[in-house]
Amino acid sequence: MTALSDSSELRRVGRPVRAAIALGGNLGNSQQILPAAVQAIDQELGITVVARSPLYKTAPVGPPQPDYLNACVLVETVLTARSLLSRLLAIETQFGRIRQERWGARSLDLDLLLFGDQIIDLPGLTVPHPRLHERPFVLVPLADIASAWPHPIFGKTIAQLLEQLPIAGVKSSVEAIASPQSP
Ligand code: A4P
Ligand code: MG
Repeated sequence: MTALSDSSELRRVGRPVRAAIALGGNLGNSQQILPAAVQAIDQELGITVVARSPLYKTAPVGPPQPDYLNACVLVETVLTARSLLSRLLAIETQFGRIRQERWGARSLDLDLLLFGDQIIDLPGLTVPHPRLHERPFVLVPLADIASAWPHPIFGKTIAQLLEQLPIAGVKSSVEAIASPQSP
């Protein structure tokens, strides 16, 4: 378990914020890495996993590369959005993530999708995630655990965003394969 190094990582006021996180990977044994990453997130001080989607096998978006496994989790956190993202980036590194080409193959990608109803546009931190609404590999697992969550910019729920995706064959490119183990 990681100790909080700096009290400024904690939000000053009150109740935990609910956040949504996407997990993806297509290098190494993703079927083990993704559930282990969920467990690592839950073990972080100040972060509790409260819901997990099944794992989905998904067709790659971007350069030619192997199929992905994708999933989403909901967490409650007393951390700031920036501290939460820095924990997620540290967990990516822990699981062997090496940054190469954009959208290229990776052992673990953790994206902060939503942080309460907040809209954040800072260097290195954009929330909601700017591509969340156009990605079936994000919206399908997210709709399993947060279908009624309104997108803070578009005002539509996750279920509505998924319904309006202009992509034919979403169902065939996103296929449920397993539930991650309990954290
Ligand atoms: N960053 C800023 N805001 C955020 C945020 N909300 N969440 C910064 C996460 N990171 C955020 O990310 C680059 C930098 O973005 C981080 O250092 C952070 O400070 P990255 O993970 O190195 O880059 P990336 O993931 O290659 O780029 P990007 O644009 O986030 O890619 P996407 O949109 O995540 O796409 N196909 C399938 N089927 N499944 C996938 O999971 N993933 C990708 C990556 C491509 N194709 C895929 C999948
Ligand atoms: Mg990413």
